[in-house]
Amino acid sequence: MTELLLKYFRTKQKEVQSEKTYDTQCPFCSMQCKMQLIEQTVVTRKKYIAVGKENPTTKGRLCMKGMNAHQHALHQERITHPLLKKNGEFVRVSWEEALQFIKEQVVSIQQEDGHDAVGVYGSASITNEEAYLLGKFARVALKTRHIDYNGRLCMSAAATAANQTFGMDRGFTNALSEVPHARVIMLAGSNIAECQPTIMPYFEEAKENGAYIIVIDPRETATARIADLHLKVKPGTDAALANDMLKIIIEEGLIDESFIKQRTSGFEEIERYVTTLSLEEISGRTGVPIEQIRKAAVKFAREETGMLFTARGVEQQTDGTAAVRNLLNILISVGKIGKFACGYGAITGQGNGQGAREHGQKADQLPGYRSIENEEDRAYIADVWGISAEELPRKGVSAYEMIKKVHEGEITGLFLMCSNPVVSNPNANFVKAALKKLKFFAVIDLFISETARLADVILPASSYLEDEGTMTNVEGRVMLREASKPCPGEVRHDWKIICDIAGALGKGRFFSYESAEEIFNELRKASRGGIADYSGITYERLKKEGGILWPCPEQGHPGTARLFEAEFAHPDKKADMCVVPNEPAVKKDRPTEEYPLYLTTGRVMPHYLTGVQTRKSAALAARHFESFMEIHPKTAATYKIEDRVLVKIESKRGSIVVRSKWTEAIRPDTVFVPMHWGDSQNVNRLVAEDLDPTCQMPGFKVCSVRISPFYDKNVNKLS
Ligand SMILES: Nc1nc2c(c(=O)[nH]1)N[C@H]1C(S)=C(S)[C@@H](COP(=O)(O)OP(=O)(O)OC[C@H]3O[C@@H](n4cnc5c(=O)[nH]c(N)nc54)[C@H](O)[C@@H]3O)O[C@H]1N2
Ligand SMILES: Nc1nc2c(c(=O)[nH]1)N[C@H]1C(S)=C(S)[C@@H](COP(=O)(O)OP(=O)(O)OC[C@H]3O[C@@H](n4cnc5c(=O)[nH]c(N)nc54)[C@H](O)[C@@H]3O)O[C@H]1N2
Ligand code: SF4
Ligand SMILES: [Mo]
Repeated sequence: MTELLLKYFRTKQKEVQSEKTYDTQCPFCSMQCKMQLIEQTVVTRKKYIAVGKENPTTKGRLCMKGMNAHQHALHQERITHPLLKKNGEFVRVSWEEALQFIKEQVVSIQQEDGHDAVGVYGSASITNEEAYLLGKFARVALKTRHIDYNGRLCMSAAATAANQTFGMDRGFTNALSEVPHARVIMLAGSNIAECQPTIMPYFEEAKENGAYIIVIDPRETATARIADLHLKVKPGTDAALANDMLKIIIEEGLIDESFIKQRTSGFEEIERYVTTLSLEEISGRTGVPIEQIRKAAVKFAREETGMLFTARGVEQQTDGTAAVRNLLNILISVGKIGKFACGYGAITGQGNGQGAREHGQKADQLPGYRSIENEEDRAYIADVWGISAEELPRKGVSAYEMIKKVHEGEITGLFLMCSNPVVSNPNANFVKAALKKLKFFAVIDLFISETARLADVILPASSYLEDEGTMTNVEGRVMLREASKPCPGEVRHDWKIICDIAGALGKGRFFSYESAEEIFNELRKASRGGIADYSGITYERLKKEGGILWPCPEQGHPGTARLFEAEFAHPDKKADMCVVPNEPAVKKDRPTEEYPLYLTTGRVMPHYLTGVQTRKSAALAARHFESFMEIHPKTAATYKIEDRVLVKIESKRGSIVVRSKWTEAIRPDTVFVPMHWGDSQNVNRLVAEDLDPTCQMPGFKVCSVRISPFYDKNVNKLS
């Protein structure tokens, strides 16, 4: 017996000795938690454990998604070789055959329909190097004006608001380390407890230090539970709510007069406008009692220090830019910016939601946050790329507008990298119909997603375990993801795939890189002198320092922790305040007799975006294996909907079936459905296509629906 045991332990010891470790960063949210994946071989089985690694932002923390991310990356359904659709079926082909097919298709489409007929749809989940290269690929290899990316559905309202108000957009104006010292914190339309879990200790520490926390959300979320005051706002009315707060702050004489005078413009018009408003009318409109609004306004104004944070609840609206700007009006009118523990944070969503919006993936943008319509910027980038400025296309259109152009037949070929628009775009039935019309559709992904099913060719990309590159996290801190696991099968890195396609199109000389670092060094040059200046950042520094906050214009520069201390980024150095009317320019899809309820959409902790990755992770999928609809029990009684039964939800555009979930945490006039499932549970079949006219953000957070029990699937046909 002892002999056997000894033998067993000896074997165990040996097994542990065959341990391998892989350094990387979590592939999911903007926290970009640094981690190490430990691979242990146990007899013939491999065991994996993910552990957090020390870094300036997340300090070694990981949430459940990070701990289980490897389950999708190592999943057997991962695509490991190129796939070409032949007679309606995907078949394995060589890279040579796939690239040859792509070349023939692109050449024939561009000959027939023009250069702009081929579009590129990118992502904020790829590295800075890849986002930069995709922009260059569209302009230099394809010579098309049509490129945009999924960040349009994510950060565009906050980015536009910051650009308009401050003159530049770095999501956080202060480092996260200042949060624990703020005396008052306002979180508007943000559910950090579920969406950026490892940020929570900063806010918990603030609370321990006595901070007063205000949460604005139609639902009592896990985040709202840490609040001292929860304003349970009616969906889509944040801009009006902010007007009420401004009115109270001004009428009670709580503004910072000298700050307004020296550092801002536009305040007088706001003062004039809000005096004409009635508190009662706004309170009725927003559903928030006047006394609560007053409490929030007075507290925010009176405390010595304070910070404002917004996320998609406020921003994913057809007046998202205006709503954010009006909340910024509050922050500025009380002078809480550019100082210690005073500032703004747009809580970025995707892993590289910050960096991927800076280096040329946007329809109107060139690297370094430069403008494609500015002659100086065009000349500078053309020089870096070795082409003439005349060769650079002009600006294109936003993500959803590209899909519309596909439907109209103006864009007939499309490259899609790292996104799943059939599930993530509004008006999903239309999106699917549009993509089916394409003459040529190439998808670069890890899996055959709902969208990839429609492709003509799928190219297998590498994951966060394999692909090295930089990501810019929630703070605006550039981090080096040192991934080194060998690619499975014939998988290639996204940057390599871009180079290979460019090579097939005869543009290889502009895309001859050996490593991600080489691309980064070109990006540094391209960003030099731009707003998002990375030129002082090197891989070597990132390895040594763990991360650097941009702008960082020189190698000796330490990076920039706090913005706007002495001046804002507009030419007049002032913050631009502007009047935001209660009633938005684009009418929202508000409840009617026929569709009497508000639907709002969002996230749950274990799943990520369209769920292609997290639905493949056994540990995460087990927590929520299907979609659901949160509904107040009173509302459920009205519509005869029991708890945990199937319910049909319909809007003017389509219908879905999900399971009911009673909760008193939601407003009785509102239901909530998460966005992580496709097909018959795809909530975007319901969402309207209307866009914010300033930034082209869809109104994901408000649409009107009707609900009914779903008992007979033959009677209740889905549309
Ligand atoms: N677990 C998880 N984490 C994620 C993601 C994920 O999919 N899953 N995605 C990442 C990405 S890309 C993003 S963009 C972020 C998103 O992060 P968040 O924006 O925090 O997440 P959401 O759930 O979309 O919306 C936040 C809150 O807005 C509220 N809300 C809805 N309508 C309104 C309204 O009209 N006004 C106000 N004030 N609030 C409203 C919702 O009830 C919700 O609680 O999360 C990132 N992190
Ligand atoms: N109703 C509603 N809709 C929404 C939102 C909402 O709140 N409500 N939120 C919006 C927001 S904020 C966002 S950010 C969008 C996101 O929407 P999408 O970008 O469509 O969502 P993802 O699920 O991240 O899609 C990423 C795809 O890329 C693949 N992938 C992952 N990593 C890699 C990689 O390294 N390389 C490549 N090539 N592929 C990879 C995944 O397998 C997956 O298929 O959805 C938006 N849609
Ligand atoms: S999902 Fe976000 S918070 Fe969680 S481990 Fe990943 S990066 Fe960190
Ligand atoms: Mo996002």
